[in-house]
Amino acid sequence: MISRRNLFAQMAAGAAVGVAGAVNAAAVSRVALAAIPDAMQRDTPDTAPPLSPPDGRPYQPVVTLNGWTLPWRLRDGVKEFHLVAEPVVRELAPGCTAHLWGYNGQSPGPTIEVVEGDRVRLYVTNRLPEHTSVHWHGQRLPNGMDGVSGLTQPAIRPGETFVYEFVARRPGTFMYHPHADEMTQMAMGMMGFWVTHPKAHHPAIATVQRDFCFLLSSYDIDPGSYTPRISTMTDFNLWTWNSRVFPGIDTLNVRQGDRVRIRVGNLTMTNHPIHLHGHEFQVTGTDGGPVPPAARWPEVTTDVAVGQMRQIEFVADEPGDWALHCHKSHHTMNAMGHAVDTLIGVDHRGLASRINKIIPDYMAMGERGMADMAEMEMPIPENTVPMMSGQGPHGSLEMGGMFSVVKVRADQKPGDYSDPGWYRAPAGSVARRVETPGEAPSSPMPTAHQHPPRPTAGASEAASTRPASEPLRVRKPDGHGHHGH
Ligand SMILES: [Cu+2]
Repeated sequence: MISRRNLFAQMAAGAAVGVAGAVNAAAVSRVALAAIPDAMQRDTPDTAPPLSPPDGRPYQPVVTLNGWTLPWRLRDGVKEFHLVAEPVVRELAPGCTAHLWGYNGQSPGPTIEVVEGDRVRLYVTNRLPEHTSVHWHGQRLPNGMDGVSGLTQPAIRPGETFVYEFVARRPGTFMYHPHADEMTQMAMGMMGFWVTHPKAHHPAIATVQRDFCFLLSSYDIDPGSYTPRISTMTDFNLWTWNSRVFPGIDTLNVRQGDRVRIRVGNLTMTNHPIHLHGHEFQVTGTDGGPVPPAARWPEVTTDVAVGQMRQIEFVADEPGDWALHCHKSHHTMNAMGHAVDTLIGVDHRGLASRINKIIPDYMAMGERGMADMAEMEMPIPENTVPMMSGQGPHGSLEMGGMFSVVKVRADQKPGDYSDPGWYRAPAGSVARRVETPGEAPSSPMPTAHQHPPRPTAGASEAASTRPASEPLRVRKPDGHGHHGH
């Protein structure tokens, strides 16, 4: 393939003195540098505000959860982007950073947004220690632009810059990722989102008020270390959305009544049933494009298989803080050990602390379940996150990993994506503890006579009128002296 870079490299090599072999793109002439747009960098994992298109055809931009959209340069009617594949430091959640590979300072790379029919030119500079390529997953394009190293192009060697060019032919939800040493490179976090907006009204593409996107990725990073194990095939311990784990994943903040679209792409090695609380949604688009309206049905969970993309849509008409999460419960956990015995029912009081003196990272699962661990905030190694963390307005959420919250508010301003804080439920609309009359004597709560009488029925009325001092007789299955006759 004769690329522009090769052309420039040859020019530069001809001009240089004593330079032999491959020429680093960064070292080529000023002419070459001027021809390539600046590579924008981002150094924070915060969710960037939507990037309204400064030129070209207008569209409603997406919001990339804990990510950003790559600005372009419009040159002779072509949208030019510059991706730099490079090692990055990504904060997975406060207190936990990972040494990943990504693009332009982050993993995942920036989202690329274009309009159906746009001519797109993408420069890709390789600053990794090994070769790479970029495959534009799902796109219609000339075969030589498909980014499969060895098959459709030579791999991009370290220091080289390649250019891809094609027309974004169909609207939809896409991804990009390497097709070179891909198990390593995706295990290291190399991926990004791509959205092609329709150029005009499309009968199967609704206008929405909020449009979110994120990629599913997974990592195997031992607590206390920073670099993923690249040979892991199934036993990952960090399940992420855009290389973030809850409570590090931003919430999806919407205005009540908004039509909301959420686009999800899966580049992990297993499927993820994505579940939304409080609303029914429809899958309005897949890898292949918009789903015809007659082929849609309502649901509350949709499975996103490996290599797939799904876009779901719903009208956010119920105010509140609604969980949005993968329904595989171990995917809503953070760095957990897998070879852990179940100790429910085993009394190991004092044992863990004694073992910890010898084996500092030993963790014993609770004898009553694992919720204790989330609540007692037991000491954890450096650079990791507790398995179950995140505090809500009512206590520990006992969640990590692939979990976030859709916050629906009547007073969220159009176009305002800021976090409105926790939902304030109307009085009387929150699940509450009921008083158990039989426990009244030992309870510090007010006694029954301080409450106004309330209607009860049947057996419970009899129970509530029994004097509190009278002991209840309980017949145990193997008890002595309480035989029925
Ligand atoms: Cu999952």
